Amino acid sequence: MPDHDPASDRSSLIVLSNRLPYNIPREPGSPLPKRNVGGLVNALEPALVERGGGTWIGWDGLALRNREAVERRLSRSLPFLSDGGVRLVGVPLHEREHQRYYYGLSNRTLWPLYHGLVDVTRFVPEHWQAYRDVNRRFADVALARLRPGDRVWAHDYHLQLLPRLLRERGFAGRIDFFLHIPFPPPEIFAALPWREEILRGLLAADAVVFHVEPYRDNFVRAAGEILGARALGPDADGRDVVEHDDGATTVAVAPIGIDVDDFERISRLESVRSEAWRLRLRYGGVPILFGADRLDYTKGIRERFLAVERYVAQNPHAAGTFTTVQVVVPSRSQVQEYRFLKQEIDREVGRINGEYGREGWVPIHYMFRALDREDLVAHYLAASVALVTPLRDGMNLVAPEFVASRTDERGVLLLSEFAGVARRLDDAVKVNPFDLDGCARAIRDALAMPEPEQEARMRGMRWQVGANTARDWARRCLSLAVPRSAPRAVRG
Ligand code: ADQ
Repeated sequence: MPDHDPASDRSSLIVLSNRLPYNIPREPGSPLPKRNVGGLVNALEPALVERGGGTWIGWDGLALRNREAVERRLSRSLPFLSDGGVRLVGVPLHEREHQRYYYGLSNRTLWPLYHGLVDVTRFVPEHWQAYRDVNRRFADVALARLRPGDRVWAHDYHLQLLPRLLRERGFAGRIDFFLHIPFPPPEIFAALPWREEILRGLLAADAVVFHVEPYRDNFVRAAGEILGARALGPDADGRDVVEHDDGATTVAVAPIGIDVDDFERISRLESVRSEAWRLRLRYGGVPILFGADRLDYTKGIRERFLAVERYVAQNPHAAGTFTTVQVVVPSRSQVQEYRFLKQEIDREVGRINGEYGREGWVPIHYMFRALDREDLVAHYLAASVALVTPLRDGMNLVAPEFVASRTDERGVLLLSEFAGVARRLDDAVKVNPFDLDGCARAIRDALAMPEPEQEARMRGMRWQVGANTARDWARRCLSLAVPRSAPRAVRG
């Protein structure tokens, strides 16, 4: 069945994602600013660098005020070169377009719906129109750079129409698509007024890839129920093939990994180890429960604090014997739900600390900022327990980062069963983040876990994290076999 030999693949790789790993400066020739924080960026850049570069196309970080400025930037968009030798090509967007495509359709429709939160999902036709327009803009920028034989690797929910748009404009090369968030059950996906167009957009790729099996199965079922597509059923390697009106598409699973070597290297730096000591002292020398997340209602930050509260309420003697350190990176602050969430979390922390804190001790230390990688690893090392308790998460990278950083083989990972990564980390302590009593018990047991058990679990997890790095993930994604009848050209 395969018609593509990955070993002989010397074609140029064009990656597309909503955001570039850097904001492109206004003036060509200016130095690149700091890298953006985010799971996708952290996983993709090492993969591209390993292939000797390639091109990365994404929004350049500027929301422009007038249409002429968009046209001007489009016509003279010169690539910038990242430190790793990746050519970065910016896609300019108009302010209103960005509002509707990114904050609107992507983050008020697709993000909540795909995480199963139908109640907060908005369906706004103008946002959908902007989503289509922006996907077309991405397709145009890509086509201006694509040469015959190049291959496209498109990422995430912002760009689901892209594969089909490239086909409609005649691109016949290989297209792979990776979804970084969950794909919901068809009963939920079906609420989307534009469900057929999204499915057709994705199925025009040669391969559509997900983190874990349930997302693959949900997608295959949705394609069957909504488009009448037929699936052959997953093979031993977890690949399914979906036959549809425009050909056949591989639908596969490839869980994302992290740059394990880098986290291990940083965790062994003397400066980072002493910073971990300083942190322990700063927080009173008691065991630390640690969390790091983007500000997002899917990450379960509020519920996590309620679980900590439940733990202290049920174990009054625990006051003063531990503390919680939570670092939150600001995110999507232009979306109302995110602003409310921040206020709600601030309020809860104040309330819980007010109620249970005592002289010289509070149950929760909460910081609203991004840490650089060394500081983040110092926190991972200072922690006794990592709290990774999203309500729903495509994969989650904080869990493997914590594990990779624990070269001392100590520490406990409390992990939500609703994070994709829970299917890959057998030795984590699994919790249901909605069950506050269960979480409170898990916190109690984690803080009391004997060192030999910590070590045994951490060893198991370190083995699993080490066996699937960001590079392994990229290799697997880029070497998937695709059907001969893969979609090549489709009618517009
Ligand atoms: P995200 O939702 O962004 O990614 P996640 O996988 O948790 O979530 O990655 C977050 C990244 O940000 C991690 O690398 C973490 O270290 C970093 N980070 C978090 N808090 C930080 C802080 N305060 N300071 C600095 N860095 C911080 C989406 C999906 C995930 C999926 C990834 C990759 O939602 O489910 O795992 O893509 O596919």
